[in-house]
Amino acid sequence: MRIGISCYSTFGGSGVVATEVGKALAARGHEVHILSPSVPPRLLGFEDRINFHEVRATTYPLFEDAPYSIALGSKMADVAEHHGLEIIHAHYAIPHAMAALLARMAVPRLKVVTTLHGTDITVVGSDPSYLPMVRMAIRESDGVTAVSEYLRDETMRTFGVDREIDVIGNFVEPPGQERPDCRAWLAPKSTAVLTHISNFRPVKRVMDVLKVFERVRAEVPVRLVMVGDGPDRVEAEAYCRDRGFASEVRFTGKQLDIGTVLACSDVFLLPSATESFGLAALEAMGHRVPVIASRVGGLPEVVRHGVDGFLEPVGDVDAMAADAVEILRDDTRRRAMGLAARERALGTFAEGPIVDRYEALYRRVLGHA
Ligand code: GMT
Repeated sequence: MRIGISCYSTFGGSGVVATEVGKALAARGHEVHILSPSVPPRLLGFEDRINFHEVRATTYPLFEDAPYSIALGSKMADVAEHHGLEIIHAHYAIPHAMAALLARMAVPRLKVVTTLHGTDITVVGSDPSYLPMVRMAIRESDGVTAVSEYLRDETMRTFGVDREIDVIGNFVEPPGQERPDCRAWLAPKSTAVLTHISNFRPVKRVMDVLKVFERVRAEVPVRLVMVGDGPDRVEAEAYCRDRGFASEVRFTGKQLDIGTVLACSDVFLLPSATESFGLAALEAMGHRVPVIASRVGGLPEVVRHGVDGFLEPVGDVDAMAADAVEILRDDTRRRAMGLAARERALGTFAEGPIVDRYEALYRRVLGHA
């Protein structure tokens, strides 16, 4: 098949899922064209059958903002026309799904598959300024997927749509390559490592991560690694300085190779206000790291409470800290949880079977099934 994939070029989340799906499809012999405002970080190497198209919205003095959605729709139509695309797979509804529908009007043989990831439904998508168009995109796409049952149900409830939505979760590959042992870079000997990875947006509740750490450090020797960047980083760093533990918290900024950090972590923290799936939690689990997260959204579909981590109410930093102390004080328990987590991540959420499901969906919408 000849498939176009439209996504944001993020270090995590939908950008990673879209790029890894594209790479896996290319490895299976399909021709893949990725369309994004800049090269997605996971696409930096040269790979066979995978092509990148940069989307740029030309500006003009009359425009208040450059119309990116139209530039994207134009690019999709152009690539579809000249490379014979059969499908556009839009990752994150806004604006990728609407742009794909515009491209389908220009190139009527195109089929549109939309994957809903999270805030495109739960936060921005339900804002009145976008809701009617998101609803239309969900109704008019030839195939729609959501990354968890929670997100599928939430989509039907919020948009009042009654159509088939396939639930296809995020996925991970087995952490194959040898990695440098970075434990000594992160913490002194016999000191545990807590890790958080996110885009530091309000929905991630990074201040809760610090409050959990503050409580844990009163009980056991521990360091905190904060990977990523975003609007709440400045406040988070200031908090660490004000509370006098800045030297115990390492803010790494955005990292492409999160595997190296995860391989040296003892517990992963994800206290989000909402999370449709929680790819970062799954990646931690794939590296045998137990997860402590909020019992919210799709996270209970990923993390089993008491088996591969713990789930607590949003904002309950005392309970999350108590869980972390419990894991860190019992090495046997921590290892057992880590093993269970890895088994679940690489079993239920293995790349191969998940990409099979996307492939099957493409064939279905093309009428090949
Ligand atoms: O929705 C977002 O905040 C961003 C989005 C993304 O584009 O990275 O993240 C969502 O998609 C991920 C990949 O499917 C999920 O693992 C995340 O849980 C989800 N984020 C939220 O729901 C907050």
